[in-house]
Amino acid sequence: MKKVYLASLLSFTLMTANAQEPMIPMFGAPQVDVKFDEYKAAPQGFDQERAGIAKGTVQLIEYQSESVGTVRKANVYLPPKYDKKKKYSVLYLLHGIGGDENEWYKDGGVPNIIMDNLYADGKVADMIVVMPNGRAAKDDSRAGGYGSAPAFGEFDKDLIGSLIPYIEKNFSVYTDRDHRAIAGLSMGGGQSLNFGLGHMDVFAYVGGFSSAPNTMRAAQLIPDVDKVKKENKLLWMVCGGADGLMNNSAQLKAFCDENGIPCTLINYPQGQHNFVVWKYGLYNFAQLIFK
Ligand code: FER
Repeated sequence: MKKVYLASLLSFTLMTANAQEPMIPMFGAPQVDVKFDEYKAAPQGFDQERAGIAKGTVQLIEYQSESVGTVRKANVYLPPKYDKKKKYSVLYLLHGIGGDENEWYKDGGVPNIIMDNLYADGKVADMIVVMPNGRAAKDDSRAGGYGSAPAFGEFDKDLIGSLIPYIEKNFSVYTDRDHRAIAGLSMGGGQSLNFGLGHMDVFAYVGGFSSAPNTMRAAQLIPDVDKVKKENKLLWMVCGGADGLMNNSAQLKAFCDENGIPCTLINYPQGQHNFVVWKYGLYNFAQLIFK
């Protein structure tokens, strides 16, 4: 991730010129002043494999994407003792600009371990976790780099039009907004805020971890304050205190505070743009949804 972050700094000027979403300048812009919510450290071992507890499974699925016109991949975490006779909620968990459907699972996010531990401790509602490829393009490989930023902006069509229907047909899950959450890291955080608040009929719970400059400005994200107050059940963000991307989250938090919209933004102490912050994000967000 360090490499990706450096690349992000270098390509900043280029990206602000090319990307589809309005960009929040990282440099030269005044720091948005916000009151952060309280940081509470996650307990030791929350991200370590624990002996003697039931484990979930992760399976790779493939689905036909109408909007992209290809067969696309996603990893699906099923909790311990997944039972087809029960119904589960669904968390859609998105990756960053340098990642794909494997980033959370194979590059240090340990979502299965975090979720297994939360399950063992009875701290989460019954849910499955879907980790898609958020780069909605025929070539959705990591090689796309920053050039693939526009494809991240197109992902809501694939997600809502093809992936969600596939998941709901093939897994034992609820099919209403109250049982769907969306969260992600960096580019995936921006996508989650954009798509989650842009499609409140689809998602009731929204999380952004270290959200990237693809995050829309608050006034565009929230054109109707009363509607968000009524329909959104959770708007939760975290960003590292040492991450140059804080303003993407802070501008939204400031708008929410001004308009009386419940919203959390945690400043992870000295946190950088990496999985230390994102694992903390998943650990906390997962406990707050579907309750
Ligand atoms: C940018 C800086 C960072 C940007 C994207 C990122 C699209 C994303 C970083 C990540 O996903 O880790 O200017 O522009």
